[in-house]
Amino acid sequence: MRALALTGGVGGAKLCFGLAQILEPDELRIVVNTGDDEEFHGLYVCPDLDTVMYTLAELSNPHTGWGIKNETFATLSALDRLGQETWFGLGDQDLATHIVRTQMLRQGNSLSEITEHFCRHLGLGHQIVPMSDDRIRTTVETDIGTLPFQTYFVRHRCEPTVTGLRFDGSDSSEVSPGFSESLESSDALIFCPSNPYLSVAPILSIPSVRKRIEDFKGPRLAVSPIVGGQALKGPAGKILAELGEDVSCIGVARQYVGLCDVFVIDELDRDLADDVRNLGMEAVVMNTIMNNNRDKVELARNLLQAVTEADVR
Ligand code: FO1
Repeated sequence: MRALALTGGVGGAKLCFGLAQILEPDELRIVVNTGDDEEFHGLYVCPDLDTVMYTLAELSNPHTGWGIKNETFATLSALDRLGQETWFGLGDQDLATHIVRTQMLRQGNSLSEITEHFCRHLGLGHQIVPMSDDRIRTTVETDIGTLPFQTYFVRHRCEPTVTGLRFDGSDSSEVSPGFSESLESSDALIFCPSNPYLSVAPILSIPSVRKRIEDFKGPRLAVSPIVGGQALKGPAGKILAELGEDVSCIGVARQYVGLCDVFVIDELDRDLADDVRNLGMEAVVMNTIMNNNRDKVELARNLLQAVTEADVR
């Protein structure tokens, strides 16, 4: 089986870790949201790509899910001393990634080539690819104005009320070569338990992607990041409410109508399985909460089983 996983940051990265323990490198390709990318101190930072890379390499900070474990912040303190804004917590080790990425971009390498370079040096066999090599910027429309994504997410701690989202640059963007190739050649597509508005919508905003997923030839499965009416991490619940959706796995499932055949909900939401089916998707119930590596592998195994059993297309 060749699976294509679409993911954002922390939650999706956990599932990708599980999938990578089961599937061989040529059986899994991970496509990552780059709408969160931003430049800080002249350096090009790709938070979701790095979160997925660090998680698969078992380098990630277990407390935050992003950044590197046992990190220090001496450079950030020095930047503060020089009067720079330091609300975005770039660690000393993490900075090395952004320095090399920025240098390689300036030398004319694409984000796909740079990510491949990082994966090789981190000893990762599985392919992690950006959704696009073009710049697409998630911009959040809020009650205090229009904010670049990281300004909304980190600087304002997701507190402003969201009224809309834009993915600037997407109209003239193209899917990355790795993404395009795997939309053709994969046997199954998995939407990881990522925020449908902040992580998945940017991927779907790239011209042709939505249509190619609608026409995808194999089973398409999505995992709800909302369990028991709450987001497992981050502002998904808050944004669903602010955009007038149900704060439940059903509110998430509605975003996947036409794009997904099997919608996976947690045991806690078992009672909502029929509501999922009423949206025209198969509902599968399993434990989706990943507290440790065993949970990640267990969820990946159960999802792959569900993919194998899916009899919908
Ligand atoms: N998230 C925070 O909440 N605060 C931070 O200071 C922060 C720094 C940071 C540095 C590098 C990196 O790769 C990610 C970082 N994140 C931080 C996470 C990031 O803002 C979000 O996880 C994603 O963009 C949302 O998926």
